[in-house]
Amino acid sequence: MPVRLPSRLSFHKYQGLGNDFILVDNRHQPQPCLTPEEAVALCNRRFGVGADGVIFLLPGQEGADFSMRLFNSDGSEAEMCGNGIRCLARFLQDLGIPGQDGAYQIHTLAGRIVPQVRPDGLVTVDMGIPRLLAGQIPTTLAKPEEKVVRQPLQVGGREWAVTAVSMGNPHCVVFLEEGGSLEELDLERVGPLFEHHPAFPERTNTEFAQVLSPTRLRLRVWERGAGATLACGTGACAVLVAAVLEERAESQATVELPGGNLEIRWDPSTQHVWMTGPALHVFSGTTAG
Ligand code: ZDP
Repeated sequence: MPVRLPSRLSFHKYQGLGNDFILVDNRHQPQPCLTPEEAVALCNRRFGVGADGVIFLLPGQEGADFSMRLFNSDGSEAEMCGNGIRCLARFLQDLGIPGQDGAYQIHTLAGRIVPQVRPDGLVTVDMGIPRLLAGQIPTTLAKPEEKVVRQPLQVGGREWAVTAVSMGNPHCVVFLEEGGSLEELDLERVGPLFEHHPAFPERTNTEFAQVLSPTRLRLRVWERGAGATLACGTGACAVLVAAVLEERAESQATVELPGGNLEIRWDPSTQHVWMTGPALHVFSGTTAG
Protein backbone atom coordinates (compact mmCIF):
# COMPACT_ATOMS: atom_id res chain seq x y z
CA MET A 1 0.00 0.00 0.00
CA PRO A 2 1.49 3.33 -1.05
CA VAL A 3 -0.41 5.57 1.40
CA ARG A 4 -1.78 4.77 4.84
CA LEU A 5 -5.47 5.02 5.54
CA PRO A 6 -6.50 8.18 7.38
CA SER A 7 -6.77 7.19 11.04
CA ARG A 8 -9.94 7.45 13.12
CA LEU A 9 -11.97 8.75 10.21
CA SER A 10 -15.71 8.48 10.66
CA PHE A 11 -17.36 7.54 7.36
CA HIS A 12 -20.65 6.38 5.91
CA LYS A 13 -20.95 3.87 3.08
CA TYR A 14 -23.79 4.35 0.58
CA GLN A 15 -24.61 2.83 -2.78
CA GLY A 16 -26.89 3.61 -5.71
CA LEU A 17 -27.42 0.60 -8.02
CA GLY A 18 -24.15 -0.86 -6.78
CA ASN A 19 -22.15 2.28 -7.58
CA ASP A 20 -20.70 2.69 -4.09
CA PHE A 21 -19.32 5.66 -2.20
CA ILE A 22 -17.68 6.56 1.07
CA LEU A 23 -19.40 9.69 2.39
CA VAL A 24 -17.55 12.02 4.74
CA ASP A 25 -19.27 14.71 6.82
CA ASN A 26 -17.00 17.64 6.01
CA ARG A 27 -19.36 20.44 7.06
CA HIS A 28 -16.79 21.90 9.50
CA GLN A 29 -14.46 23.18 6.76
CA PRO A 30 -14.72 24.26 3.11
CA GLN A 31 -11.91 22.02 1.81
CA PRO A 32 -12.02 18.17 1.81
CA CYS A 33 -10.38 16.83 4.99
CA LEU A 34 -8.62 14.07 2.98
CA THR A 35 -5.99 14.18 0.26
CA PRO A 36 -6.69 12.45 -3.07
CA GLU A 37 -4.08 9.83 -2.02
CA GLU A 38 -6.00 9.09 1.19
CA ALA A 39 -9.18 8.73 -0.89
CA VAL A 40 -7.39 6.17 -3.11
CA ALA A 41 -6.38 4.19 0.01
CA LEU A 42 -9.94 4.25 1.41
CA CYS A 43 -11.41 3.11 -1.93
CA ASN A 44 -9.10 0.10 -2.13
CA ARG A 45 -11.34 -2.98 -1.83
CA ARG A 46 -8.70 -5.15 -0.13
CA PHE A 47 -6.60 -2.79 1.97
CA GLY A 48 -9.28 -0.17 2.62
CA VAL A 49 -13.06 0.23 2.94
CA GLY A 50 -13.77 -0.25 -0.76
CA ALA A 51 -15.70 2.17 -3.00
CA ASP A 52 -15.88 3.72 -6.45
CA GLY A 53 -15.24 7.15 -4.93
CA VAL A 54 -15.17 9.37 -1.82
CA ILE A 55 -17.80 12.09 -1.49
CA PHE A 56 -17.47 15.09 0.80
CA LEU A 57 -20.47 16.92 2.27
CA LEU A 58 -19.21 20.52 2.52
CA PRO A 59 -20.66 23.87 3.62
CA GLY A 60 -22.87 25.62 1.05
CA GLN A 61 -21.52 28.10 -1.48
CA GLU A 62 -23.17 30.63 -3.78
CA GLY A 63 -26.45 30.45 -1.88
CA ALA A 64 -26.69 26.63 -1.91
CA ASP A 65 -27.54 24.65 1.25
CA PHE A 66 -24.45 22.43 0.93
CA SER A 67 -21.63 21.61 -1.48
CA MET A 68 -20.47 18.24 -2.79
CA ARG A 69 -17.04 17.17 -4.00
CA LEU A 70 -15.98 13.75 -5.25
CA PHE A 71 -12.64 12.01 -5.60
CA ASN A 72 -12.71 8.98 -7.90
CA SER A 73 -11.05 5.75 -6.74
CA ASP A 74 -7.90 6.77 -8.68
CA GLY A 75 -7.74 10.10 -6.81
CA SER A 76 -8.87 12.30 -9.71
CA GLU A 77 -11.68 14.75 -9.04
CA ALA A 78 -15.04 14.62 -10.88
CA GLU A 79 -17.20 17.70 -11.37
CA MET A 80 -20.43 15.80 -10.86
CA CYS A 81 -21.80 12.42 -9.85
CA GLY A 82 -25.40 11.39 -10.39
CA ASN A 83 -25.56 8.28 -8.21
CA GLY A 84 -23.43 10.05 -5.63
CA ILE A 85 -25.75 13.03 -5.28
CA ARG A 86 -28.69 10.68 -4.65
CA CYS A 87 -26.59 9.09 -1.90
CA LEU A 88 -25.75 12.55 -0.54
CA ALA A 89 -29.46 13.43 -0.32
CA ARG A 90 -30.18 10.22 1.65
CA PHE A 91 -27.19 11.00 3.90
CA LEU A 92 -28.66 14.46 4.65
CA GLN A 93 -31.98 12.82 5.57
CA ASP A 94 -30.15 10.35 7.80
CA LEU A 95 -28.38 13.28 9.51
CA GLY A 96 -31.85 14.61 10.40
CA ILE A 97 -31.74 17.54 7.96
CA PRO A 98 -35.16 17.52 6.28
CA GLY A 99 -34.51 20.03 3.45
CA GLN A 100 -37.46 21.72 1.76
CA ASP A 101 -39.85 18.83 1.22
CA GLY A 102 -36.82 16.53 1.01
CA ALA A 103 -35.08 18.75 -1.58
CA TYR A 104 -31.59 20.19 -1.15
CA GLN A 105 -29.79 22.87 -3.15
CA ILE A 106 -26.32 21.42 -3.72
CA HIS A 107 -23.36 23.34 -5.12
CA THR A 108 -21.07 21.17 -7.30
CA LEU A 109 -18.19 21.93 -9.67
CA ALA A 110 -20.84 21.49 -12.39
CA GLY A 111 -23.12 24.15 -10.86
CA ARG A 112 -26.32 23.89 -8.79
CA ILE A 113 -27.90 20.43 -8.64
CA VAL A 114 -31.13 19.68 -6.75
CA PRO A 115 -31.85 16.16 -5.42
CA GLN A 116 -35.19 15.47 -3.73
CA VAL A 117 -35.89 12.45 -1.54
CA ARG A 118 -39.41 11.20 -2.27
CA PRO A 119 -41.70 9.71 0.38
CA ASP A 120 -41.00 6.22 -1.09
CA GLY A 121 -37.25 6.71 -0.52
CA LEU A 122 -36.28 7.03 -4.20
CA VAL A 123 -34.41 10.20 -5.09
CA THR A 124 -35.32 12.44 -8.04
CA VAL A 125 -32.57 14.80 -9.18
CA ASP A 126 -32.74 17.93 -11.31
CA MET A 127 -29.45 17.33 -13.12
CA GLY A 128 -29.49 20.68 -14.94
CA ILE A 129 -29.00 21.35 -18.65
CA PRO A 130 -26.63 19.06 -20.60
CA ARG A 131 -23.76 20.82 -22.37
CA LEU A 132 -23.38 19.69 -25.95
CA LEU A 133 -20.73 21.88 -27.53
CA ALA A 134 -17.33 20.30 -28.15
CA GLY A 135 -15.57 23.06 -26.21
CA GLN A 136 -17.79 22.34 -23.18
CA ILE A 137 -17.25 18.55 -23.10
CA PRO A 138 -14.28 19.10 -23.71
CA THR A 139 -13.34 17.26 -26.90
CA THR A 140 -11.37 18.10 -30.01
CA LEU A 141 -13.70 16.01 -32.22
CA ALA A 142 -15.34 19.18 -33.59
CA LYS A 143 -14.87 22.95 -33.50
CA PRO A 144 -15.45 24.26 -29.93
CA GLU A 145 -18.91 25.70 -30.78
CA GLU A 146 -20.12 22.59 -32.64
CA LYS A 147 -21.91 19.48 -31.36
CA VAL A 148 -20.44 16.00 -31.65
CA VAL A 149 -23.21 13.64 -32.83
CA ARG A 150 -22.39 10.30 -34.46
CA GLN A 151 -18.84 11.36 -35.22
CA PRO A 152 -16.42 8.66 -36.35
CA LEU A 153 -13.62 7.89 -33.86
CA GLN A 154 -10.85 5.33 -34.23
CA VAL A 155 -10.31 3.37 -31.01
CA GLY A 156 -8.72 -0.03 -30.48
CA GLY A 157 -8.36 -0.86 -34.15
CA ARG A 158 -11.88 -0.05 -35.30
CA GLU A 159 -14.17 2.88 -36.01
CA TRP A 160 -16.98 3.83 -33.62
CA ALA A 161 -19.72 6.45 -34.04
CA VAL A 162 -19.64 8.63 -30.92
CA THR A 163 -21.84 11.34 -29.43
CA ALA A 164 -20.35 13.58 -26.75
CA VAL A 165 -22.39 14.96 -23.83
CA SER A 166 -21.35 16.82 -20.70
CA MET A 167 -23.52 16.42 -17.60
CA GLY A 168 -20.95 18.60 -15.85
CA ASN A 169 -18.52 15.72 -16.41
CA PRO A 170 -17.52 14.42 -19.86
CA HIS A 171 -19.27 11.48 -21.51
CA CYS A 172 -18.65 9.70 -24.80
CA VAL A 173 -21.68 7.65 -25.85
CA VAL A 174 -21.47 4.79 -28.36
CA PHE A 175 -24.55 2.90 -29.57
CA LEU A 176 -23.87 -0.64 -30.64
CA GLU A 177 -25.43 -1.23 -34.03
CA GLU A 178 -27.59 -4.19 -35.05
CA GLY A 179 -25.90 -7.42 -34.16
CA GLY A 180 -23.47 -5.76 -31.73
CA SER A 181 -23.68 -7.32 -28.29
CA LEU A 182 -23.07 -5.50 -25.01
CA GLU A 183 -22.22 -8.83 -23.36
CA GLU A 184 -19.47 -9.57 -25.86
CA LEU A 185 -17.92 -6.09 -25.59
CA ASP A 186 -14.40 -6.25 -24.13
CA LEU A 187 -14.94 -3.34 -21.74
CA GLU A 188 -11.65 -3.82 -19.86
CA ARG A 189 -9.74 -3.49 -23.13
CA VAL A 190 -11.57 -0.71 -24.98
CA GLY A 191 -12.70 1.27 -21.91
CA PRO A 192 -9.23 2.61 -21.03
CA LEU A 193 -8.53 3.39 -24.69
CA PHE A 194 -11.57 5.69 -24.79
CA GLU A 195 -10.80 7.12 -21.34
CA HIS A 196 -7.32 8.22 -22.37
CA HIS A 197 -8.02 9.05 -26.03
CA PRO A 198 -6.31 12.32 -27.00
CA ALA A 199 -9.62 13.63 -28.41
CA PHE A 200 -10.74 14.04 -24.75
CA PRO A 201 -8.23 16.30 -23.00
CA GLU A 202 -9.92 15.89 -19.56
CA ARG A 203 -10.28 12.14 -20.20
CA THR A 204 -13.83 10.80 -20.50
CA ASN A 205 -16.47 8.48 -19.13
CA THR A 206 -17.66 6.10 -21.86
CA GLU A 207 -21.07 4.46 -22.20
CA PHE A 208 -21.70 1.57 -24.58
CA ALA A 209 -25.43 1.52 -25.17
CA GLN A 210 -28.15 -0.45 -26.87
CA VAL A 211 -31.67 0.68 -27.79
CA LEU A 212 -34.19 -1.94 -26.65
CA SER A 213 -37.14 0.31 -27.58
CA PRO A 214 -37.68 4.10 -27.85
CA THR A 215 -38.43 4.13 -24.10
CA ARG A 216 -35.92 1.50 -22.95
CA LEU A 217 -32.12 1.76 -23.21
CA ARG A 218 -29.34 -0.41 -21.83
CA LEU A 219 -25.73 0.45 -21.11
CA ARG A 220 -22.38 -0.67 -19.79
CA VAL A 221 -20.05 2.01 -18.52
CA TRP A 222 -16.32 2.57 -18.25
CA GLU A 223 -15.86 5.45 -15.84
CA ARG A 224 -13.06 7.96 -15.90
CA GLY A 225 -11.02 7.39 -12.78
CA ALA A 226 -12.99 4.36 -11.58
CA GLY A 227 -13.13 1.82 -14.42
CA ALA A 228 -16.06 -0.54 -14.95
CA THR A 229 -18.79 0.24 -12.41
CA LEU A 230 -22.27 -1.21 -11.92
CA ALA A 231 -23.96 2.11 -12.64
CA CYS A 232 -23.36 5.71 -13.57
CA GLY A 233 -26.07 8.31 -13.02
CA THR A 234 -24.56 11.04 -15.16
CA GLY A 235 -23.83 8.31 -17.75
CA ALA A 236 -27.48 7.21 -17.87
CA CYS A 237 -28.49 10.86 -18.43
CA ALA A 238 -25.84 11.24 -21.16
CA VAL A 239 -27.12 8.10 -22.93
CA LEU A 240 -30.72 9.36 -22.96
CA VAL A 241 -29.58 12.76 -24.28
CA ALA A 242 -27.42 11.11 -26.95
CA ALA A 243 -30.28 8.77 -27.93
CA VAL A 244 -32.59 11.77 -28.41
CA LEU A 245 -29.92 13.64 -30.43
CA GLU A 246 -29.47 10.55 -32.61
CA GLU A 247 -33.28 10.16 -32.89
CA ARG A 248 -33.19 6.71 -31.35
CA ALA A 249 -35.37 7.34 -28.29
CA GLU A 250 -38.11 9.47 -26.79
CA SER A 251 -37.33 12.17 -24.25
CA GLN A 252 -38.25 9.87 -21.35
CA ALA A 253 -36.90 6.35 -20.95
CA THR A 254 -35.92 3.61 -18.55
CA VAL A 255 -32.16 3.06 -18.62
CA GLU A 256 -30.96 -0.41 -17.63
CA LEU A 257 -27.50 -0.57 -16.04
CA PRO A 258 -25.68 -3.64 -14.70
CA GLY A 259 -26.74 -2.65 -11.13
CA GLY A 260 -30.39 -1.82 -11.92
CA ASN A 261 -32.62 0.75 -13.58
CA LEU A 262 -32.88 4.53 -13.63
CA GLU A 263 -35.74 6.64 -15.00
CA ILE A 264 -34.42 9.53 -17.09
CA ARG A 265 -36.36 12.42 -18.62
CA TRP A 266 -35.02 15.30 -20.74
CA ASP A 267 -37.65 18.03 -20.43
CA PRO A 268 -38.06 19.58 -23.89
CA SER A 269 -39.32 22.92 -22.54
CA THR A 270 -36.68 23.62 -19.84
CA GLN A 271 -33.90 21.41 -21.30
CA HIS A 272 -33.28 20.10 -17.77
CA VAL A 273 -32.56 16.40 -17.31
CA TRP A 274 -34.33 14.56 -14.46
CA MET A 275 -33.09 11.31 -12.98
CA THR A 276 -34.91 9.04 -10.52
CA GLY A 277 -33.40 6.06 -8.73
CA PRO A 278 -32.50 4.44 -5.43
CA ALA A 279 -29.77 5.27 -2.91
CA LEU A 280 -29.16 3.24 0.23
CA HIS A 281 -27.09 3.43 3.42
CA VAL A 282 -24.94 0.29 3.75
CA PHE A 283 -23.00 0.89 6.99
CA SER A 284 -21.09 3.50 8.95
CA GLY A 285 -17.72 3.04 10.59
CA THR A 286 -14.47 4.48 11.81
CA THR A 287 -11.04 3.63 10.41
CA ALA A 288 -8.39 2.25 12.78
CA GLY A 289 -6.26 4.60 14.89
O1 ZDP B 1 -16.66 11.95 -14.24
C1 ZDP B 1 -16.08 11.07 -13.58
O2 ZDP B 1 -14.85 11.13 -13.39
C2 ZDP B 1 -16.91 9.95 -13.00
N1 ZDP B 1 -16.09 8.81 -12.71
C3 ZDP B 1 -17.59 10.48 -11.77
C4 ZDP B 1 -18.58 9.54 -11.16
C5 ZDP B 1 -19.86 9.48 -11.96
C6 ZDP B 1 -20.86 8.55 -11.31
N2 ZDP B 1 -20.69 7.18 -11.60
C7 ZDP B 1 -22.30 8.95 -11.58
O3 ZDP B 1 -23.17 8.24 -11.09
O4 ZDP B 1 -22.59 9.95 -12.21
C8 ZDP B 1 -20.71 8.57 -9.88
